[in-house]
Amino acid sequence: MAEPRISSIDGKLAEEFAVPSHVGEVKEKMTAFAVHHATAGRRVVLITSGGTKVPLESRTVRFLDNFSSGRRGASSAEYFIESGYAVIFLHRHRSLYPYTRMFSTMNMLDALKFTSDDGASSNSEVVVNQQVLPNIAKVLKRYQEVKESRLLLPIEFNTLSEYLHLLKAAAQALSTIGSKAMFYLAAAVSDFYIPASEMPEHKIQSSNGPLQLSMNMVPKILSPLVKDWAPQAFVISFKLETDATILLDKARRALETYRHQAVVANVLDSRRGYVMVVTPETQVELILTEEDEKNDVEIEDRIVNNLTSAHNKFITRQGG
Ligand code: PAZ
Repeated sequence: MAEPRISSIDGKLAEEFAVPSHVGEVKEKMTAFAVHHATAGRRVVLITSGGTKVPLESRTVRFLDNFSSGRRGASSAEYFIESGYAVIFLHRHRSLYPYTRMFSTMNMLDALKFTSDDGASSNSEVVVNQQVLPNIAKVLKRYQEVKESRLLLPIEFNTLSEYLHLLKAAAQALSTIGSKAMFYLAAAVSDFYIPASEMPEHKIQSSNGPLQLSMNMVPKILSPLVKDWAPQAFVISFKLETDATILLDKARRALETYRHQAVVANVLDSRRGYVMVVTPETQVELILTEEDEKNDVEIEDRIVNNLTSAHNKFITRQGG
């Protein structure tokens, strides 16, 4: 059997980014999950969600972070499950999570009450205040069904190193199911990092004066993912810009460079109501109207709809 290709990025990953100790165990879990669901006739999507943390010191006190809340990844996970997919949810620790995301802005104690006015009495119980959380029963029911049928496999990351190694492991795990795998790379990943060999061990001292940082470019992981790790999979990357005038051009360039199937392009301020799904042949605008917003329609519903039908066509073309 031919040996898998080792790209220069593989070498860089091994040398400059600390390998998390649990990566082998997580890879086995993801492989078993993918094979189980594909055998049952399901497609499997790997969603990345949230932002990466880049340490500035090896005994880390400070790090660079970014804005991503993880809402896009968490809500998309729910829509993929409703579309019949099993989901590996590779997300930043404490970013938004499917189902519980709906209550993330709430103080838990405000949602509870005692069954009797005298809360301190021994026969008074604590229950959910349904006036504060009118849809809790519906969400809880769906959450429990999904848990029971093991349709969601959550995997956490914190740092950029963890993200890169776990994504590689996920790609290799999902390569076992060929074109039935989709990658939905919605995480906001740092473009810059400080290599372990150049990182100060101890807390950077302000007594040394203003801080000047020199950071390296993070290797473009999409390249080996598409070419070497999961070459038969359906791969979607996300592109975020703050300048709308360069967005489409950047999305097109990404498609030409990495030769994957689609880019979901969005602008920071309008990302909840407008995205463009760009493929080598097409470019579709997805827009929420005021009416949609009044009816609590989420743009992720439209994105997932668009991509699951594109994935169908992709599988048919691959003869899978
Ligand atoms: O996590 P969130 O819902 O706050 O934001 C989603 C997003 C803007 C991070 C995502 O849609 C995206 O564009 N991710 C890729 C970002 C990038 O270009 O690196």
